[in-house]
Amino acid sequence: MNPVRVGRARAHANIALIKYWGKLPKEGNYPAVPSLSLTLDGLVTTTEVAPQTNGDQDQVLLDDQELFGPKLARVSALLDRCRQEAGVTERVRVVSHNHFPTNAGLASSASGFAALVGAARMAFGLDITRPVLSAEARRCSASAARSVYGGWVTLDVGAEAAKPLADGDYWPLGLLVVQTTKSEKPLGSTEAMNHTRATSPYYDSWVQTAPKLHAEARAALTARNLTHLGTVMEQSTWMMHACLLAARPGFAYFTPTTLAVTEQVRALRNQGEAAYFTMDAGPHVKVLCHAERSLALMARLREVPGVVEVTLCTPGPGLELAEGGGARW
Ligand code: 2P0
Repeated sequence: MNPVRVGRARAHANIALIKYWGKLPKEGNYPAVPSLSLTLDGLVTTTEVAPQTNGDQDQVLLDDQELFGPKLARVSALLDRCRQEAGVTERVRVVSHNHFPTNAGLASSASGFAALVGAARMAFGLDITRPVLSAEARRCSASAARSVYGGWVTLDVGAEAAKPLADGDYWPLGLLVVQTTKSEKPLGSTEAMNHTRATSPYYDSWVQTAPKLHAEARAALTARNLTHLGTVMEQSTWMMHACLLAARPGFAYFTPTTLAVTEQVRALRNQGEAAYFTMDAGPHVKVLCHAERSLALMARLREVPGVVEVTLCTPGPGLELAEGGGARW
C-alpha cells in the first residue's frame, strides 16, 4: 500500500499591518523584524496533495498550470523535507487553486504555502499541530507562517513559528483590497528584500525601528484603537517602501494610481472617516476601516481613476485541513 494519502487544505491570505521585510543572515528563512497581520476571509488557496500516479516525479499544478524551474524547486524542497521526516520516497501530485489574482501583491504566497504545508504534512502522515505547520510554512515563505492562524497574528524576530494574538471576531473591522492593475508584479518580494538588505543604507534603521512599531501596534490592538493602529500601519508601510526606494538601484512597487488611492484615503480621513492604507510588494492598496463603514468607503475608493476593483475582506480563519475526499471545498 502507498504510504502517502490524500491531504487537503484551505488557507486564507493575510495582510501585514506591521511589515516583515528582511531576513536574519542565517539559514532557515527567519525574519529580521517582527510583523503583525490579519488573516482575511476573502482570499483563499485550496490545495490537494495526492500520491503520484502519473510518472516518477513530483508534479505541481497551480491554477491549472504546471510549475517548472525555480517555482517547482521551491515546492519540491518542502516535499523533500516531508519525505525525509516520514522516511518515504514516494512522489506526489499537488493541485492548488488561488481564488484571487496570483503574483499581484495580494499575498498569494502566504495562503499558498500555508495550504501546501498543511496538505503535504497531512498526505505524508506527519505532525499537523499548528506550531509545527507554522514553522514549516515559515521555512517556505515567512508570511505563510502567519496564515496558519486566523485573525490577528504575530511573527517575531527569529521566531520558528507565528503566534495567534486574537480571533477574527475580536474586532469588527473591514479591509478593502483596492486593485490598481491586472498585471503581475515585476519584482518578487524575496529578491526585493534581499536586495534591500544588501544595498539600502536605510535597512539598519528599519531593523532597529520595526520592533517599536510592532509593540505600538500590539498595544493599539489590545486597546482596539483604530486611529493608533492605522497610524502605525502607515508608518511601517512607508518605512518598508522607503528602504527599497533607497536601495541600489532603487525600486518602487507603487504607481501613480497607488498614490492616488492613498490621497483618497487621506481625503476621507479629513472628512472624518477612520480609514488607513497599507501597500505590500505590489501596487495595490489595502484600506483598514470599521466594518460598518466598509461599503460606503468601497464606493468612494472605486471613484479613484485607475482603480480596477475593490474587494471587501473581513477577518478570516486559520488553516483548515481534511483527509481524503470528504472535504467540501
Ligand atoms: C509581509 N511581505 O509582512 C511583507 C510585507 C511583502 C510586504 O511577507 O522570502 O513571500 O518567501 O519569506 O513572505 C512577502 O514576502 O517572503 C511579505 P519570503 P514572503 O507580508
